[in-house]
Amino acid sequence: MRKTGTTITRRGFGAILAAGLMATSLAACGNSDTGSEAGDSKGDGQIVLGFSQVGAESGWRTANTNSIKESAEKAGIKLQFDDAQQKQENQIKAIRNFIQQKVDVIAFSPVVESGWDTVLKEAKDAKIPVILTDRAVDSADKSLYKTFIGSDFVKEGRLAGEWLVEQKKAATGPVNIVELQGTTGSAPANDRKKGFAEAIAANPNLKVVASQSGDFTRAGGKQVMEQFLKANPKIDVLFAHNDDMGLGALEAITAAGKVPGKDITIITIDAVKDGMQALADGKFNFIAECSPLLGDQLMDLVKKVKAGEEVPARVETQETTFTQEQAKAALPTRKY
Ligand code: GYE
Repeated sequence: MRKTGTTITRRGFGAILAAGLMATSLAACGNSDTGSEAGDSKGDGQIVLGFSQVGAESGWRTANTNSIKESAEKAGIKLQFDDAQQKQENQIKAIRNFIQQKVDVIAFSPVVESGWDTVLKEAKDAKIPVILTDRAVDSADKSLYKTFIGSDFVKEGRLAGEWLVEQKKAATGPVNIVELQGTTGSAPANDRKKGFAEAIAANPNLKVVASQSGDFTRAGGKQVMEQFLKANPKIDVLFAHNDDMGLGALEAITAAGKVPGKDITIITIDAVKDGMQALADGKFNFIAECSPLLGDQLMDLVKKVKAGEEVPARVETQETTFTQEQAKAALPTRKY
């Protein structure tokens, strides 16, 4: 695990998801669903947190939303939750609303990396601290946000690539890889692609022959994999930037008369339950984990920035990887 001076690693927040799993109905919500009034932190002493979520595109996202809702409640923080349905313009609108409502702290998971400076400057001018959750922004001015809590996506891509390099070290001919990218312009799509490409460069036989976005959804994964299969007679490996796209692709692969996990080696990222099940069943071959359980740490950071305390500039999530055997062993106690 990479460690830096300002990095806090995390583990052991599994318990919060026990309740989170029961709250799936809450996660299926639309926009601004908490019903609590912001701006009244002065009245009852409760901290008000405005949170703009990316959407509900994947199993990872659902687990992340549950974690945030559960942890806010546990921490006694009043949550204004907004679902942006994978659209940056909705997130900008939500953040402007939070500023107008004078929430105490704003946190958000930016759908894409670019284009945040103006609205972040508005929050700064209004003296409302901002915490980036899960995904990063590419703003040069780091004073626009207090901290960023989330995974090292480049590392996840690299771990996926390194596993493949090891698996295919005896290959004498070309190994054709297709890649299902996450949402175009998002930090996890950019970084996972980069880390994977860096790792597979170790073996010139490993070639990405097609790479396209499936938007992190099952439907997207299925549709793009169908196109890949039509256009490429020989596909040896699928690298999907998340489990959901890999799960969607399974349908396309089976429909094309191929056996997933055997005819086509499948590598994904996240390790949510459905992905782990596919891995244990031999349909996937390897998963690099990305933990969605960011709620408890986020609430700690919210309290600290509200109190004016110093927080580390970067809080990194600690993760692992799973083979088929490891998935079988881990599944019974998997929290998300
Ligand atoms: O991997 C994917 C989700 O930002 C880490 O977003 C997150 C990614 C996650 O849709 O499943």
